[in-house]
Amino acid sequence: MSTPIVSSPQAYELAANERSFVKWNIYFGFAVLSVGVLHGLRQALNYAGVDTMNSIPGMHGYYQGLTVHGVFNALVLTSAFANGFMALTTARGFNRKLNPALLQAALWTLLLGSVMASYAIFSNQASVLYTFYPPLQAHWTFYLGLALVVISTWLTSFALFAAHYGWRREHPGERIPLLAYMSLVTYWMWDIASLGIAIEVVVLLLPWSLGLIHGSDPLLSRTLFWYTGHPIVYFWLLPVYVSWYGMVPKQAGGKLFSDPLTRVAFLMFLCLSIPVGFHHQFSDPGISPTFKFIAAALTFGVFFPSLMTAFSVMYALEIGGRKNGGSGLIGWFFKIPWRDPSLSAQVLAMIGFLLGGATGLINASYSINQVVHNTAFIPGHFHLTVGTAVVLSYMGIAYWLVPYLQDRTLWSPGLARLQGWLYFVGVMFLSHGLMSGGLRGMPRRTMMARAAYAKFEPSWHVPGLMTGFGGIVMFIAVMLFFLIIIMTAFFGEKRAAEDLPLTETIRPPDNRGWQIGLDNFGYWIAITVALIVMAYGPFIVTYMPPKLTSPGFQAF
Ligand code: HAS
Repeated sequence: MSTPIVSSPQAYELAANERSFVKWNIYFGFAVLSVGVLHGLRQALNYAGVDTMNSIPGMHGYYQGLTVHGVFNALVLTSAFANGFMALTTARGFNRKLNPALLQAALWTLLLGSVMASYAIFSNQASVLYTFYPPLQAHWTFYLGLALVVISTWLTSFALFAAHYGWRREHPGERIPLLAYMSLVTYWMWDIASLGIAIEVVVLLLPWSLGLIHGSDPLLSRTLFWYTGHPIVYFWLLPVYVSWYGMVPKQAGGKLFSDPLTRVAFLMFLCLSIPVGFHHQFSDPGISPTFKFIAAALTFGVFFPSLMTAFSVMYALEIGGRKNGGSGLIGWFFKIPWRDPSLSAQVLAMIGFLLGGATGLINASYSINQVVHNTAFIPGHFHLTVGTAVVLSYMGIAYWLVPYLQDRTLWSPGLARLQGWLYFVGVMFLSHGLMSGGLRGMPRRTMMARAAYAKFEPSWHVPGLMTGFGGIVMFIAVMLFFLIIIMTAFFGEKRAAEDLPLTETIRPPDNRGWQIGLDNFGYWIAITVALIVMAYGPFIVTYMPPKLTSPGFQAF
């Protein structure tokens, strides 16, 4: 027996305000990406020794461009996409309207926050990178702007939680539909995770930038930042997992293997994503090795739900490939519907993620981390994860989502297919260049084109060129993506409304026994809090009070 992953299989009709919320978030996210990638191209060219520092009027320096790249792509695009896409999947999962006032407030908060942060960055008062470590100090509008972006995600989450509450009252004893379940867990995880950055910004950085307190505490700030900064990567990833679990199997002609296994994977992300932030601080002084060890061990734990995902998705693809006549150990893989640009982009994103996951393990291993930390290896890793698994999947999703939102067919599926491949080839070159350079000591966050010592290290030459070449190919691919999306939105052929491509599951959820507990978020949130207290409690208790000693610097 197979089951749908939604509350009722009839297509859900989006209310006008919901449609415009989803559209605005998705389109705004992509608009932001267009600015972010321009500065990404400059980063890649920098590694190839090409100095574009003075190429954009009004832009002042290397770190300003790198801040635009990181903040726009990693913080704003991802928040906007998650808000829009998870609102859609929750409404569809429950077959239920979302609170319009909350949606509207979330959208305006996101827009206002993005404008404020952009003002600070483009006026060169916030060249502090997307990690904004003090004692580098930004203008207060930067901190407040980012706080508003986070608040917009909270407001969206309240709309999702309210829908869950309303649905539960009308469906006592029923299992939460899987599509909504995955979306809810994503936002529960993120709401708990984002408390770190909220405290950092509101209690430490914003008052400091306004002159209300006179010093910053770099170690405490970094710790609060990475409390959020690791789980944020799963906030980027999980909306994509909703697509990989909930839609890709259908697009491939297969089915999702198991409903309960999927819920367990998402709950593992809820519990294990947050208490691992210290793995970004292996090299920081002032944190006991014990806590670094706990973070390292839990990081290996949070690797497992992704392995489970790899298994589930591969199985779904295999079913589809075999249905199309594929046989043998890997023959099925070539028979999945590669001609569907939405599917092919997402499968390429998965292949990239296999490498991204492997490099994550390298980073997580304390002793090997010493070799790669602060080298170009790290951006190599994250262009395979957020830059491939996440962003290439966004593009693949857009190839059905934009037609769905506009009731138009995709403009030039052939070009869309090519676009996904082009991006994939580009990002492979870029990441290989960055990682191979990183293993030879090539630094990250450095103006290589002007760093005199870079000229004396011949082993960085070829990796730098590969990085530059990959960046150019990626940039062309993203421009192609924008062309396809714009043409689809305005000139795609009109068609009747269609539903989301929703999969069925082979193993449905059980209505009795241990599985019921999976839907009781209270248990899992309690376990999450307990793990957080174990990982962070002793450090916080022994470290307090904050040492507000360092003055602010605007170095660039
Ligand atoms: Fe990471 C640093 C460890 C995942 C992003 N990471 C970063 C930074 C970013 C980032 C942005 O432990 C830099 C931050 C900064 O600016 O300093 N990361 C990990 C580990 C994982 C991991 C263990 N990272 C991600 C994801 C990201 C992301 C996801 C974004 C979305 N990362 C680290 C560590 C550091 C770090 C250290 C600090 C380094 C330092 O020293 O600064 C794991 O979660 C990865 C698990 C992934 C897998 C892969 C599963 C594969 C799947 C696809 C299946 C394929 C199919 C296709 C089905 C286990 C699900 C079929 C294919 C066929 C071939 C048949």
